[in-house]
Amino acid sequence: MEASPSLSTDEIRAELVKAYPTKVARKRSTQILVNQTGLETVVPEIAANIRTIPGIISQRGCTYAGCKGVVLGPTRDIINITHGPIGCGFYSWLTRRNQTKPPTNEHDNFMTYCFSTDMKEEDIVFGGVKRLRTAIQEAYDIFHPKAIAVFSTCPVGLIGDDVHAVAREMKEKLGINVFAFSCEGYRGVSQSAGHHIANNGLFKHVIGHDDTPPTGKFNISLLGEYNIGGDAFVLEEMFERCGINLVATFSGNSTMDRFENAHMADVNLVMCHRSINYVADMIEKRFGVPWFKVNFTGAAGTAKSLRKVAQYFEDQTLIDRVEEVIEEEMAKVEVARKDVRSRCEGKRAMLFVGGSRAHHYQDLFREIGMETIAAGYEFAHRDDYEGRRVLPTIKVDADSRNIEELHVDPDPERYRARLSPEDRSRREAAGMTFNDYEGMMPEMASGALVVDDISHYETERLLEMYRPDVFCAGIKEKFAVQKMGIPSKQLHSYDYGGPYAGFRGAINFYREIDRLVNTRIWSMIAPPWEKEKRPSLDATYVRP
Ligand code: CFM
Repeated sequence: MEASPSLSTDEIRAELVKAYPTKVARKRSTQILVNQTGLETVVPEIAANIRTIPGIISQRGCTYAGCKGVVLGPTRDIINITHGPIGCGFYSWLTRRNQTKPPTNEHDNFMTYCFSTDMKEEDIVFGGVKRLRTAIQEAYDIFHPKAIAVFSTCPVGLIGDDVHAVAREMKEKLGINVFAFSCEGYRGVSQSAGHHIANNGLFKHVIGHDDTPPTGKFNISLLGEYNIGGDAFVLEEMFERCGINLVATFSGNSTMDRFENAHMADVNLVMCHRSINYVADMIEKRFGVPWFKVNFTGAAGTAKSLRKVAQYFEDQTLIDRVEEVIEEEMAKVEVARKDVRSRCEGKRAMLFVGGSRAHHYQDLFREIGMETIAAGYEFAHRDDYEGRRVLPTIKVDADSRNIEELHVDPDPERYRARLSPEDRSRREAAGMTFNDYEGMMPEMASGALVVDDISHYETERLLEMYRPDVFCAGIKEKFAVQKMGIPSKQLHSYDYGGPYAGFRGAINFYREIDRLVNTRIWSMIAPPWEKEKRPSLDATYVRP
């Protein structure tokens, strides 16, 4: 099919659901919309965080993936045991490019290992508790770790193994922290449920265990940064140059000790809102640490976020230092940006990624003059699309009710409001906002397409109709997209690239996109039916 620039965005939306049965089309239509900004206060409402329709090929992952893989996965010195059949353990082993850097070889790093209880049919029938107990003991005997975490896969919940009781028992016996997660794959509609379960578990069992005051003058924790492709290394270095002390990161390049001490920071910076906002809220309620949203993706966003940090501390030395760093870095960024922009200006991108990058990466494309014509999350909630102001209006359905909502009160001894009401209002009057995320849609162009939990079929239709210059998604989509002659950039794993965070990362990303959208390789590939005319080989090839 030819590209159809003649179709309006509304028509394209209709086209996307046309082939579905009526009920499916109706449901999918609530998750596909044409963005409208500049309305009085609101963007249109989108349906999100709802079940994927069976039979539809989704990009989503499971609850176990969100808990074990995403939130806890990047921590190097906790032994993460997957309680379940070996498939779940093996296929979750090092599939995400979260890097880590122990200071020396003497420090624990279990990330390269794959721990599983290797449940067999027999355990499904008679219960897997004994096997779990043995596995924890064995892991302890071999490695003597500081902590062991247990992650439940689907069968564990179905047969009812009490993983929490085993964890308590082994914690007592071994004298180290052992905790478990009921993060069975089916427990929520996507990995998003796993984030919430992981947040709850960290808050219940880890955060707040070490009250040592941090040594820095300006102490922050960074929430929702996972060190994919080395992003955290760039940010750590940047903070250090600015004189900002990073108490803990959830959870890129992190350790157990850092988590235990995280609540001692002066302020929490939330990067990926979707995966970690619960921890930010709970730390604030119990310990009095405020949080605000940052975005270290894109040079402009990085500069803006750094300035927010400096503004928060109201310290002239820090403000000056941050300005110096921004100036130095921006000089390098500008050279690369102008060069790349001259070749990328006007090109069009589509971004379909998890729960925050489909938003954050639009900034990088904007910086090199590229337009995001369609974007969507796999599993984010309405607040990530429309902004946190819609939180009170989000209906709690049975699937969300399934996930524990922790009730958190201020700690009687340790609650310490970092900001008095006056401190907060003064900062707000100066333009700072706390506890807020504006969401993706208010920052996208009117007329752009927003698709939640995009299906494979819709992906192919979109590509045929729009012919974007680059399609950003994950490994499951990548090669299907490239077979259609459109370059695809993985925004989960970064392919083999990165880091893309901060100033240095922005330069890497500009160059990578330049390379992808300006290559001539796609026009050089001739399909077999063009080389050789045979009646059995009849097809059309969608070419740029
Ligand atoms: Fe947050 Fe992430 Fe993302 Fe995410 Fe993820 Fe990821 Fe992602 Mo893949 S925590 S929501 S569950 S930014 S693994 S590092 S890239 S889907 S957009």
